[in-house]
Amino acid sequence: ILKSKTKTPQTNIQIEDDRTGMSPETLKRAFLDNLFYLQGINQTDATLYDYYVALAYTVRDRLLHRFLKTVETYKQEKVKLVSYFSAEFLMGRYLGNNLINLGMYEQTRQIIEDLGLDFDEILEQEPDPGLGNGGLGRLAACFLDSLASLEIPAIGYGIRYEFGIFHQMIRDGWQVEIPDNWLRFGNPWELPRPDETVEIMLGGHTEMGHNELGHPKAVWIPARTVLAIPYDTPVPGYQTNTVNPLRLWKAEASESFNFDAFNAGQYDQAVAEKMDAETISKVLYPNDNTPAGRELRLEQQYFFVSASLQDLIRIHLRTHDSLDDFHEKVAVQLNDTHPAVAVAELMRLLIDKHNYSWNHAWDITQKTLSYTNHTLMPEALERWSAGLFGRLLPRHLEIIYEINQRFLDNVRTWFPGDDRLTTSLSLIEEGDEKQIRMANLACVGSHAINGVAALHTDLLKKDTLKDFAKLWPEKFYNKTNGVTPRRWILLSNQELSTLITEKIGDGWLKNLDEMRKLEAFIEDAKFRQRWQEIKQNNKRSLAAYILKHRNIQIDPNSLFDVQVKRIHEYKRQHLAVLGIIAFYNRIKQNPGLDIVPRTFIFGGKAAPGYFLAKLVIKLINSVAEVVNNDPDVRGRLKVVFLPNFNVSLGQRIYPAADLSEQVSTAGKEASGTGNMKFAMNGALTIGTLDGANIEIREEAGAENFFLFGLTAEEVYRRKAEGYNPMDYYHGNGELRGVIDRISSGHFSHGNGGLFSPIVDPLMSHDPYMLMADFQSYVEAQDAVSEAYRDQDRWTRMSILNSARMGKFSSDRTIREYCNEIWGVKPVKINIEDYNPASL
Ligand code: NBG
Repeated sequence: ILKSKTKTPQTNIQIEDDRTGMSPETLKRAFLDNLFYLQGINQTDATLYDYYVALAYTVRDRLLHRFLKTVETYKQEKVKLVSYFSAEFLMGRYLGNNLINLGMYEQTRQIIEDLGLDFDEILEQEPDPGLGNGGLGRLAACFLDSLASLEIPAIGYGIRYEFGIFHQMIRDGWQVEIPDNWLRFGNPWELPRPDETVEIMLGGHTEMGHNELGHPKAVWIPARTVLAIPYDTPVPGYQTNTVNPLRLWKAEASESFNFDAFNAGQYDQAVAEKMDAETISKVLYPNDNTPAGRELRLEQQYFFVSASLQDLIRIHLRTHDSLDDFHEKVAVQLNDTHPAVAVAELMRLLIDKHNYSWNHAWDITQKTLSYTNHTLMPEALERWSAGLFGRLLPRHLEIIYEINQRFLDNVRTWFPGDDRLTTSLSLIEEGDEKQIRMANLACVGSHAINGVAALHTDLLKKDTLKDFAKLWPEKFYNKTNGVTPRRWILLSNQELSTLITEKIGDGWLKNLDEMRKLEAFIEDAKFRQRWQEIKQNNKRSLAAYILKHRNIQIDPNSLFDVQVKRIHEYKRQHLAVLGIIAFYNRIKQNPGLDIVPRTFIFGGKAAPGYFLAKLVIKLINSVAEVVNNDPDVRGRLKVVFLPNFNVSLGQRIYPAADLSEQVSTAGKEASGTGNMKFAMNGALTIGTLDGANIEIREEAGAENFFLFGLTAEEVYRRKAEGYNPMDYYHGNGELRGVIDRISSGHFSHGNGGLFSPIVDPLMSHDPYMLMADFQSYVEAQDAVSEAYRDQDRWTRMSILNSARMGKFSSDRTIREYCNEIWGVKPVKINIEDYNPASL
């Protein structure tokens, strides 16, 4: 039952000053009023969390008129809308970022401090909304920030997971997963919009029926339906009036309970359906770069895609007579293949619901959709068994078969007799069990396909999607990833930001290329000294955090050598561990050795079912235990694993890093985005020629980057020639010493076998080529130490890294998508008429 709406507003509601005003008195009154009237709490009883909520509401009030005006303007002006479909949005905490983007961070800090409260402590109260696994979800969040900052009409669509990525604890060196109940105390940022609920069909079968004109058409008789309830979170741009929605769907049952069962006294059955429906948006699958392959996951994907497309169609039909021009008003970006079922769903909606012909529907579908690929790893490409797919989405399976037939018919006429080609392009993989290839579906149904860094796009065209690239070279684009400098420099590294602005003004926050102007100050010794002091301050505050949370004392004067990212074999955290053990062995051989003191900091979650990744965490902690406590080391090497790496922890870590470890096997990391955050904050990179590292090195200058390892080309060639890692074991004494040290049980209380699942593969086939890259890695690390001894030289390199990262602002990435793929333009939001005197 929907609320009935009046046709025209009865009164012209005046927005009160205390909901929009930015003066200190107004803000202070609003903050205390919220505590009392919204939460019903006295100042004397308020906890820090209560204060956080009061402040969040104060800030949200200041977003709302902008938000409503933004949405209203889009409707009035019938603008073209970007809609970003993503199963993950790793937004990070909202409060600090929203204060920054609204330009009220400093005033607010002052007010809170005037009340005798600790502002930073209040910001720390906010749960970090972890609705994503890693880079892919965080990229979506950076993109939303850039879209709003560039005044692009946009909406993010995803799932409102009740449980986000698990909370990671470390017990006895092992990862332990704790559920992330982030909504337990409510969420002040979201606005439920039950009026715009959408119905989602699932299961059942199809029949032949008739449309209104009596023409035969397929009818889907679903086995069940669930409701999708939208929750909107306003996403403000940096110093713009644009506030775009992030619309996340929650699953609910169509009926709150089954009356017949209830009346028969079967209370558990009466609510079973409700529980079942709600399962769909219950939890995020904690897999990064690997498909979950579970039926519930496909349900999640279809659930949010169907809800979002139905929503977009409803929005379009509010201001247009038909869907003929849908693609001129909506650009849908598919963030990886997770939403690729959109191809079939948009076809279904156009044909079955809106009576379009196949060809017309196909034209609209292709022109609406575009697809971003985020991985080259063949095992990470999503495939669904046709059986499972058809049980859940019988109508979509038919549509996919028909798309495939029409597509392959074309291929056969274009390339007669080329069976290899048709087999490779087919949406269906034949075999014991037919599989639907979601990447192929996304490619066929989209007008644009892109990779996320130059090398990645190249390899997609040469390898993973080579036959599509041959067919449609004009469909392929590269869109090198970027990150938002607002969260990743301004908010996380405030002291550095102040220094930068002092030197070059604040234009860099909207145009990161302006950071180049810092190069003019490189000969200024006082500037270099300030730069170094700020890094030192950031290191000191991370050291204090580590002491508090891990009870490990680290030396802020040591070189902070950091690797934070999901734990994966291809990312090679274990290569860094081999490097640490090499340093350790040198000290054991010669305790008097003059070495540059280092602190190795690791952080990252392992997928709960990924045994080897979890063992890597155990290895890091085991090496830490020995190295940190060995008297020969005398504190010159420290190893720390920081539990529960997430966006908030990232904000502490990137500004404090001296060295950024980007050591994936070349050709495996599509782009990386942490690499950009480190470099922007003045860390130097030790890295392979992989993903965006290549472009980072190009921008920073080869002389400001510590390169090592095989190239993607060489990795490929070595494997083709027959790679034997034992050659390296026998040929390299230092490497042998490292491997033997692990196998001897030195780090595992004598249990030599504990780490053999890591060591044995290195000695047999070594799929990620650690053995081949070891020597070159260690040499690069020696070069790092040499450079670090000369602090002045190091500081210059650090400044140049920051100054030259303009390319890696997500603003640049988004501008490219807008111009080349989406065809959208900025739209100014005017809030004067919503804006009383005090604003
Ligand atoms: C990840 C890649 C990263 C890349 C991000 C964002 C997946 C499937 N891919 O290298 O591994 O930076 O996507 O593009 O999570």
